[in-house]
Amino acid sequence: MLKSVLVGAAALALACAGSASATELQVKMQNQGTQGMMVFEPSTAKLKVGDTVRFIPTDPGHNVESIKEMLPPGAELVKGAIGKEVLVKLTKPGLYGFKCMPHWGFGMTFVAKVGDGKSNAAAAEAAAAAAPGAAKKRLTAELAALK
Ligand SMILES: [Cu+2]
Repeated sequence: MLKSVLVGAAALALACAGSASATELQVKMQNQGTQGMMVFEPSTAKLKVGDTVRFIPTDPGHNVESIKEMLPPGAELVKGAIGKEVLVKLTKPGLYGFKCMPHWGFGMTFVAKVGDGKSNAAAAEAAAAAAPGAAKKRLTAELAALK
Protein backbone atom coordinates (compact mmCIF):
# COMPACT_ATOMS: atom_id res chain seq x y z
CA MET A 1 0.00 0.00 0.00
CA LEU A 2 2.65 2.48 1.08
CA LYS A 3 4.89 1.37 -1.77
CA SER A 4 2.22 2.07 -4.41
CA VAL A 5 1.62 5.54 -2.95
CA LEU A 6 5.33 6.31 -3.18
CA VAL A 7 5.53 5.06 -6.77
CA GLY A 8 2.50 7.21 -7.61
CA ALA A 9 4.12 10.27 -6.05
CA ALA A 10 7.32 9.69 -8.01
CA ALA A 11 5.37 9.37 -11.27
CA LEU A 12 3.53 12.61 -10.49
CA ALA A 13 6.81 14.41 -9.78
CA LEU A 14 8.20 13.23 -13.12
CA ALA A 15 5.06 14.33 -14.98
CA CYS A 16 5.34 17.81 -13.42
CA ALA A 17 9.03 18.08 -14.27
CA GLY A 18 8.20 17.18 -17.89
CA SER A 19 5.51 19.82 -18.31
CA ALA A 20 7.64 22.49 -16.63
CA SER A 21 10.39 22.08 -19.22
CA ALA A 22 8.11 22.36 -22.27
CA THR A 23 7.99 25.73 -24.00
CA GLU A 24 5.03 27.51 -25.58
CA LEU A 25 5.98 29.76 -28.47
CA GLN A 26 3.50 32.46 -29.44
CA VAL A 27 3.31 33.26 -33.16
CA LYS A 28 1.26 36.21 -34.38
CA MET A 29 -0.67 36.23 -37.65
CA GLN A 30 -0.17 39.73 -38.99
CA ASN A 31 -0.94 41.89 -42.02
CA GLN A 32 2.41 43.63 -41.63
CA GLY A 33 5.61 42.56 -39.89
CA THR A 34 9.36 42.96 -40.01
CA GLN A 35 9.52 40.52 -42.99
CA GLY A 36 6.89 42.40 -45.01
CA MET A 37 3.17 41.99 -45.65
CA MET A 38 1.13 38.92 -44.57
CA VAL A 39 3.43 37.19 -42.13
CA PHE A 40 3.66 34.86 -39.21
CA GLU A 41 5.86 36.55 -36.64
CA PRO A 42 8.27 35.03 -35.83
CA SER A 43 8.44 32.99 -39.05
CA THR A 44 10.86 30.34 -37.78
CA ALA A 45 11.67 28.63 -34.48
CA LYS A 46 13.90 25.90 -33.12
CA LEU A 47 11.91 23.85 -30.63
CA LYS A 48 11.89 20.43 -28.99
CA VAL A 49 9.49 17.50 -28.88
CA GLY A 50 6.66 18.30 -26.45
CA ASP A 51 6.79 22.07 -27.03
CA THR A 52 3.72 23.89 -28.30
CA VAL A 53 3.10 26.74 -30.71
CA ARG A 54 0.14 29.06 -30.16
CA PHE A 55 -0.88 30.82 -33.39
CA ILE A 56 -2.63 34.06 -32.46
CA PRO A 57 -4.93 35.90 -34.92
CA THR A 58 -3.53 39.37 -34.20
CA ASP A 59 -5.08 40.67 -37.43
CA PRO A 60 -8.31 39.26 -38.96
CA GLY A 61 -8.47 37.21 -42.15
CA HIS A 62 -5.72 34.67 -41.49
CA ASN A 63 -5.64 30.97 -40.71
CA VAL A 64 -2.96 28.40 -40.02
CA GLU A 65 -2.71 24.95 -41.52
CA SER A 66 -0.07 22.33 -42.15
CA ILE A 67 1.87 22.26 -45.37
CA LYS A 68 1.26 18.54 -45.72
CA GLU A 69 4.46 17.87 -47.66
CA MET A 70 6.36 19.51 -44.79
CA LEU A 71 5.24 17.43 -41.82
CA PRO A 72 7.37 14.99 -39.79
CA PRO A 73 6.42 11.30 -40.08
CA GLY A 74 3.57 10.52 -37.65
CA ALA A 75 2.77 14.18 -36.87
CA GLU A 76 -0.85 15.34 -37.06
CA LEU A 77 -2.18 17.58 -39.81
CA VAL A 78 -3.45 20.94 -38.55
CA LYS A 79 -6.20 22.97 -40.21
CA GLY A 80 -7.35 26.08 -38.39
CA ALA A 81 -10.35 28.23 -39.29
CA ILE A 82 -9.98 31.83 -40.45
CA GLY A 83 -9.47 34.20 -37.52
CA LYS A 84 -9.14 31.41 -34.94
CA GLU A 85 -6.36 30.81 -32.45
CA VAL A 86 -4.73 27.39 -32.83
CA LEU A 87 -2.53 25.54 -30.36
CA VAL A 88 -0.24 22.95 -31.93
CA LYS A 89 1.70 20.38 -29.94
CA LEU A 90 4.91 19.25 -31.59
CA THR A 91 4.92 15.52 -30.91
CA LYS A 92 7.53 14.32 -33.42
CA PRO A 93 11.04 15.48 -34.37
CA GLY A 94 11.42 17.03 -37.81
CA LEU A 95 10.50 20.09 -39.84
CA TYR A 96 6.94 21.44 -39.52
CA GLY A 97 5.75 23.83 -42.24
CA PHE A 98 2.60 25.91 -41.78
CA LYS A 99 0.82 28.29 -44.10
CA CYS A 100 -2.02 30.76 -44.10
CA MET A 101 -4.24 29.50 -46.91
CA PRO A 102 -5.61 32.92 -48.00
CA HIS A 103 -2.05 34.30 -48.18
CA TRP A 104 -0.15 31.28 -49.50
CA GLY A 105 0.52 33.37 -52.63
CA PHE A 106 2.17 36.03 -50.44
CA GLY A 107 4.34 33.34 -48.85
CA MET A 108 2.71 33.62 -45.43
CA THR A 109 4.52 30.64 -43.88
CA PHE A 110 6.09 29.47 -40.64
CA VAL A 111 8.61 26.69 -40.15
CA ALA A 112 9.56 25.00 -36.88
CA LYS A 113 12.57 22.75 -36.54
CA VAL A 114 11.95 20.22 -33.80
CA GLY A 115 14.98 18.37 -32.51
CA ASP A 116 17.60 17.87 -35.23
CA GLY A 117 14.93 18.28 -37.95
CA LYS A 118 16.42 15.51 -40.08
CA SER A 119 13.49 13.06 -40.22
CA ASN A 120 11.86 14.84 -43.22
CA ALA A 121 14.56 17.33 -44.26
CA ALA A 122 14.71 16.16 -47.89
CA ALA A 123 10.90 16.25 -48.26
CA ALA A 124 10.77 19.73 -46.71
CA GLU A 125 13.42 21.06 -49.11
CA ALA A 126 11.52 19.56 -52.04
CA ALA A 127 8.23 21.08 -50.82
CA ALA A 128 9.84 24.53 -50.54
CA ALA A 129 11.30 24.22 -54.04
CA ALA A 130 7.89 23.22 -55.46
CA ALA A 131 5.95 26.05 -53.75
CA PRO A 132 4.66 28.96 -55.85
CA GLY A 133 6.53 32.32 -56.15
CA ALA A 134 6.67 34.16 -52.85
CA ALA A 135 5.98 30.98 -50.85
CA LYS A 136 9.02 29.32 -52.42
CA LYS A 137 11.16 32.36 -51.60
CA ARG A 138 10.09 32.62 -47.97
CA LEU A 139 10.07 28.86 -47.25
CA THR A 140 13.56 28.50 -48.73
CA ALA A 141 14.80 31.39 -46.55
CA GLU A 142 13.08 29.94 -43.47
CA LEU A 143 14.67 26.51 -43.99
CA ALA A 144 18.07 28.17 -44.51
CA ALA A 145 17.64 30.16 -41.28
CA LEU A 146 17.03 26.93 -39.35
CA LYS A 147 20.20 25.14 -40.51
CU1 LIG B 1 -2.86 35.27 -43.86
